[in-house]
Amino acid sequence: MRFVTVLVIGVCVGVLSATAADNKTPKPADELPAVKELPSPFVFSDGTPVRNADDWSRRRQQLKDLFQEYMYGHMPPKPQRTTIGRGEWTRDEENKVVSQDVELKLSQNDKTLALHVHVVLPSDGKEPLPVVVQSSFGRRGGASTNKRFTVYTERGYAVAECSFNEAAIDNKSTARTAGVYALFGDKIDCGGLMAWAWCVSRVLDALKTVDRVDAKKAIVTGHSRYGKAALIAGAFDERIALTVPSHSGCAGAAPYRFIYGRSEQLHNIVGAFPHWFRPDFNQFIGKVERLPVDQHLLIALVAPRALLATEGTQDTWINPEGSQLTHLAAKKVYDFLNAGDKISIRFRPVGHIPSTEDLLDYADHVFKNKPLPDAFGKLPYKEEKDGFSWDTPKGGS
Ligand code: GTR
Repeated sequence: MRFVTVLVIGVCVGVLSATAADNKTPKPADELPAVKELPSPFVFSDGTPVRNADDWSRRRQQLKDLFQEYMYGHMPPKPQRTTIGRGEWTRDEENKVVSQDVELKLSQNDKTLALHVHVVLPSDGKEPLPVVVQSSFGRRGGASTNKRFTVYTERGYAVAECSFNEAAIDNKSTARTAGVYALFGDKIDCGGLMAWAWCVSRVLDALKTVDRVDAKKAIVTGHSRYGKAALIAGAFDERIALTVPSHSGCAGAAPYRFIYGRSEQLHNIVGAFPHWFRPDFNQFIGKVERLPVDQHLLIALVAPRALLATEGTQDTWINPEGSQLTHLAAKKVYDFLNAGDKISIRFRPVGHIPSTEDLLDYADHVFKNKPLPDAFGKLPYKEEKDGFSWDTPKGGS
């Protein structure tokens, strides 16, 4: 691929700010209190209550710190230098799209990392268009793959597809040999999920410079493991307008504390995929109640921006019943911020398959004011009585 335009979009001076080394050591799991219910979003770690929107923004920062210190590791910084190269726009008559390949060259000291993004738009779209950011599963985008983007382009959305594997390889033996780990060195404490969320942020850096897409209407999505990363991206990058984790399950929208049926648990996921997390997250195996956070708090970090979780009632490993509980708990924060209408959940009677149509219906609602089909927000499971005893503080923001 020959790139015709080269643009430097940012030179950040400074050193790594978010590393294991320069943060004070957090208390180990054994010294943290055991909390049976979902921890309250409305109480700081020292017991002080959250009373207003200012308090929430500080509590929100505290929660981001807790997720980074205990679970996912720290979001790597923006690299010192970002150079963007672009291919030409190519018209694909068969699929009625135009597409462009974009290459981000990221540099940190003497190291570089290339990320590749395939941007696809409907050829007759009313630009600038809302844009869906996602990762391919393994393969890299390219003109030959345009067919599978038509589900979005036919509804008037652009797509920017990257490859998360370029940011962190999804393999427990080789993960730390490339991607962010090679770029920033061994001070990086993040696991793969956070590295993938960082990748989404870099795609957004690039999209700012593509005037045919409306980067203020960025949607991040992903299925399963990529749904976990999409949720983390939405929680940490406030440029994302709509976050849609699809069947994200354990370490995504589903709780660690409430496991229904044979759903994935903390010990399963850390055992099979240790490279998705901070190396010391395994200290919580058998001690989930000592986790100072649970996943409703990750969802709450997205508030007041729009969020839709899509779930399948037959997708038992993914703990859809648990995701109903975290949805209700996170909604308390949305209500507190007067944004109760910005969070939704959609259950389908399916197994482990994504439902892009739900994303599009919700995006049409958020960006084009279309009415939301009745199935959104319908809850199939009975209420969990032990889920949480706290409520939205009176007075609100
Ligand atoms: C499973 C894993 C799940 C989910 C899934 C996937 O093996 O246990 O958490 O991430 O992989 O990504 O398909």
